[in-house]
Amino acid sequence: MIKIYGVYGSPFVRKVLVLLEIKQVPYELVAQMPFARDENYQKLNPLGKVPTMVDGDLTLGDSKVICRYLDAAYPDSPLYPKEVKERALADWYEDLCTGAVAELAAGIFFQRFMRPFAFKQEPDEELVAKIIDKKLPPLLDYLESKVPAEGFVFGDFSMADMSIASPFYNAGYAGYEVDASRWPNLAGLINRVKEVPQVSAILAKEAKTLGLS
Ligand SMILES: N[C@@H](CCC(=O)N[C@@H](CS)C(=O)NCC(=O)O)C(=O)O
Repeated sequence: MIKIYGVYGSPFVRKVLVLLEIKQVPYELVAQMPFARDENYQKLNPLGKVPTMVDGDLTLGDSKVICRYLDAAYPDSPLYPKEVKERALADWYEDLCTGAVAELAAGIFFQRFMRPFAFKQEPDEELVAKIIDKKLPPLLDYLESKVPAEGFVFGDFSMADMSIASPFYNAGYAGYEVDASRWPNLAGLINRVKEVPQVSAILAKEAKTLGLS
C-alpha cells in the first residue's frame, strides 16, 4: 500500500491526501513530524520535509512531484488538465502556490498558531503585518486576475485549485482570511475548494488533530 509520511495540517500533505481520496487509491498516513531532524526519515527524504511518498520501490519527496506521479500512475479521475498549455499553467500555479504563496501563508500560521500553541511564544506581529500588508497583496492581485468568479480554474476541479487554496486554510487556522471585498474571485475559489467532499473530509480530520473541533 502507498505510504505517505507526514501529518494532518500540512498544506503540502493535504494536497496529496486529497488527490488519493479523489482517486480512491488506498494509502497509509505514516506520522512524521516536520522539523524533527529524524535521521531515519532523512534517508527517505534528505530535506527532512513532509510529505514523502513510498509506492513499492519508488520513494519521492515534494508534493508537486508526488501529485504528478500519482496522477500519471493512477489515471482515473485525472487531476491535471490534458491540454498542453492548460497543463503548463496548472504546473505554474502549483509551483507558485506551493512555493512563494505557501511560504508567506506558513509565516502567518507559524507566528500566530504554532508559536503560541506549540512553543508557548509570542507571535512576531511586526513580521505578520509585513506579510499581510506588503508581501502577500501582489501575489493575491495576480491570483485574483487568474481565478474565475465561478467554478474552478480549468473547469473541473484540479490540483491547480487545490494548490491555490491549500495555503490559505493554514493561514485561516491563524485567523487570516483573504479579503473578499478586495479579492472576490480568490476568496470564492478558496470557499468552493473547501466544499469538494474529499477536501472537507480531510479538513475535518485536520481540525480534530489540531484541536480545533
Ligand atoms: N515544496 C515542498 C514543501 C514541503 C514543506 O515545506 N513541508 C513542511 C511542512 S508543512 C516541512 O516539512 N518543513 C520542515 C522543514 O522545512 O524542515 C512540498 O511541496 O512538498
